[in-house]
Amino acid sequence: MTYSGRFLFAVFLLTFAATGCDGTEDPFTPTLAPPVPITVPDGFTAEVFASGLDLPTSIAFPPDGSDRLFVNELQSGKVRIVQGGVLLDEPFAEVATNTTGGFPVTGENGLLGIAFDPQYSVNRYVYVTYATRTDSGTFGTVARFTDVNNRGEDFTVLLEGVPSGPGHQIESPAFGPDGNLYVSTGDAFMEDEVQNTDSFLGKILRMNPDGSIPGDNPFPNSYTYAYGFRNCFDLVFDGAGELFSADNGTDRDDELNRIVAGGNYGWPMELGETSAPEFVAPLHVWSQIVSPGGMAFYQGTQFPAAFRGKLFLVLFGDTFSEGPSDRAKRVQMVDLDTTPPTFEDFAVYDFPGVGNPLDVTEGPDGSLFLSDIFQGRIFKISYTG
Ligand SMILES: [Ca+2]
Ligand SMILES: [Ca+2]
Repeated sequence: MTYSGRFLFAVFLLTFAATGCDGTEDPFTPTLAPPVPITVPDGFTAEVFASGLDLPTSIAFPPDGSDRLFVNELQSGKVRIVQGGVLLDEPFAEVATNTTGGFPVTGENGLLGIAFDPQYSVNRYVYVTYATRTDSGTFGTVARFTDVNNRGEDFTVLLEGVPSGPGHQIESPAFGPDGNLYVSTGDAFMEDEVQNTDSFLGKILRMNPDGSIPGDNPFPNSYTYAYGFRNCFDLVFDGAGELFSADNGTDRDDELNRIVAGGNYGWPMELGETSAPEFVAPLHVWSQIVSPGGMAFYQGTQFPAAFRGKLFLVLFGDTFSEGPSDRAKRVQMVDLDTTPPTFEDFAVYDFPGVGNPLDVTEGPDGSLFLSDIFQGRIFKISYTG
């Protein structure tokens, strides 16, 4: 998630309680603006699943099959739960972010990522990544809670002190098939640190679930798994155990990358296409910015066969821009089995309205769920035939 090239759009603090709107379909907060319509393929429906969230970022269901969607709120630092379609009043947990004032007016910091332990059904561990403002700077943390009846207890810090700027901070965690925890970090606008494998910046980090450095990491005594990134928001493993992420470029050259151990992805020396042998070339480059955000491989069976195993990728688009975007404000379906990968629209925002999709995840019923940070809503996309 990066918006540094797009701050020009953030000239005012968006208020959610739009006046003069009526006919809202929103049962929770009737003063909200109507949802931005979403166009989906024939046979699919897109509906509002939850509303009234405060700058929702990452979303995820625990791997126990329960109908509980965990939703991070960026600046409140609250992890919320939508259980059986109802947003619970009591948050699961709350972390200190010390950020207020709206996004991205005061920066991108706050509660970003969430992941569940592969053994969640046994140990109930929930992991979060967040960036906290302090008097001496902004720092990223990886922490763990234990889920006790929808309340996060036994708060445990696993990694802290990840340097951050007003953005490009610590982003998202994901567990690999090796049982290790991977975490993406932005460059914190300190580009000179990115090629240093001993620095936390511009990396994909790999750690044991307890926060220690695995003995088989590619660089001795370093969390670095791969490096040379500007700001990767999400991390996702496919069914074969390969890791993918999308890097956010400046005002150009967003990248989709396959992540390999020890790989150098070029930033800040190169961005976008590269033929340099020392750098890993992207799978795909968007020459114009799309701001790639959340990612999920569809592993369910609700959708028809043509949709299964595909990567669903959110293209966030310009912050606060109103009206259609011909290349973002949508979820695309990516076929990584073709060379080069092929992209197809799946869910496209159909304006008027203000909104930006951010994260996507699959639910236990095989529907896809989509967070919208500015609408404060979660959308549910289902195949109904
Ligand atoms: Ca690159
Ligand atoms: Ca995600």
